[in-house]
Amino acid sequence: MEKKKIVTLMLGTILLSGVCTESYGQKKHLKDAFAGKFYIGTALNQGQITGRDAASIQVVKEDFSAIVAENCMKIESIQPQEGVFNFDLADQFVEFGEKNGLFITGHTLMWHSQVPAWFFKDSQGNEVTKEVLIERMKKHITTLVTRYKGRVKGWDVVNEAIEDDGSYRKSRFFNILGEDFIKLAFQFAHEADPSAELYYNDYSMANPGKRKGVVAMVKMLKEAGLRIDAVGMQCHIGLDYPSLTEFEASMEAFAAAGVKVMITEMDLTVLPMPNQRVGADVSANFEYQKKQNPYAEGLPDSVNAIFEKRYSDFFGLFLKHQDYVTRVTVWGVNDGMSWRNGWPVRGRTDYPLLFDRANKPKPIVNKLIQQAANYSKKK
Ligand code: 9MR
Repeated sequence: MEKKKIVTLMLGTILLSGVCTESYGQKKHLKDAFAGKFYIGTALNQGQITGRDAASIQVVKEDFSAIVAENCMKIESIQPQEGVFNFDLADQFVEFGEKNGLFITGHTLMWHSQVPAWFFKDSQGNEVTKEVLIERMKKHITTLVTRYKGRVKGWDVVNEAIEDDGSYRKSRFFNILGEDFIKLAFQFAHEADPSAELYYNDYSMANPGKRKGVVAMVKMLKEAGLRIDAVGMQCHIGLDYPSLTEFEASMEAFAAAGVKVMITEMDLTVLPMPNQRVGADVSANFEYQKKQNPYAEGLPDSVNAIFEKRYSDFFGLFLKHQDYVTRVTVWGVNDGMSWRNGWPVRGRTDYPLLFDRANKPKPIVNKLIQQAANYSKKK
């Protein structure tokens, strides 16, 4: 009798522990944790769009609810020569998003970088007139936005047009057209797809000067009666910059200007920055030195702890302001594919994203999932 009881008890315990392991062991996913709060997105590169990188595609499907084109919708990719449009990758990108029920963002209609030289030159090789540049902008924006009308839900219309001190960047677009270039870009995009959301996107947004400039630009667009739905804060951050307080102040200032806020290109470098003032300026480039690549063999626990705290602190802000934060997007799926490994120093090993080089979720993923759950409970 006694023996029977013990056996039953043991069996029960084994069964129960089996059930528990199952439910506790079940993989939880970011997109479920943040559902109802904001989209959680990632940038897609060529390997993912073409289906070559099956392992990271699986992560996209399981963990993310939004995608953005890392490179395939930039001017040089879409219209490398005047009138020669190349939509191959962009088409596949949009199809992938639709097939998997993801919120699709197009990046980017007007950017001073990655623009082929023809855009600013006439047939004699001289600088184009205002009229010609406007016509080219209109054709480029209209062709691209019309092609994905109703399918791409939001566009980064203008990218990085404001300097850290709040003045306009003296890009070729600006030098020829002044701030009209920004107004026209938003106007053409809206005319091509009146239902699409339209965004302004930039880096170093915690900077008070840039904050002021962006707020003034949003007001300028609104006063001109143009549509702008959100400001995208790229969020290319480091272990000790920017300050959370300044970042939050910018979030608040943009929301107060009457737009939503999106975190559009988040990554967190663990490597030393030769110069923090470069923000995310793609043209910055510093010579490789071994001491600037300290974690080629792996990330020490002590640094990982700071990495986790920073991610968690920033997500704390996003959760706190979820009433106006509509999307948080990381700039790539796994560490191996991040632009950070090559910028602003080539050939380094960085660990800026949420999934490791083998597409395994880092411990921070579960912590963020838990953080989202706790936040709901508190509210
Ligand atoms: O991650 C992108 C990298 O693969 C490209 O070589 C680079 C130039 O097109 O652009 C990178 O993405 C940038 C984004 O388009 C705009 N903000 C800064 C990003 C990082 O440089």
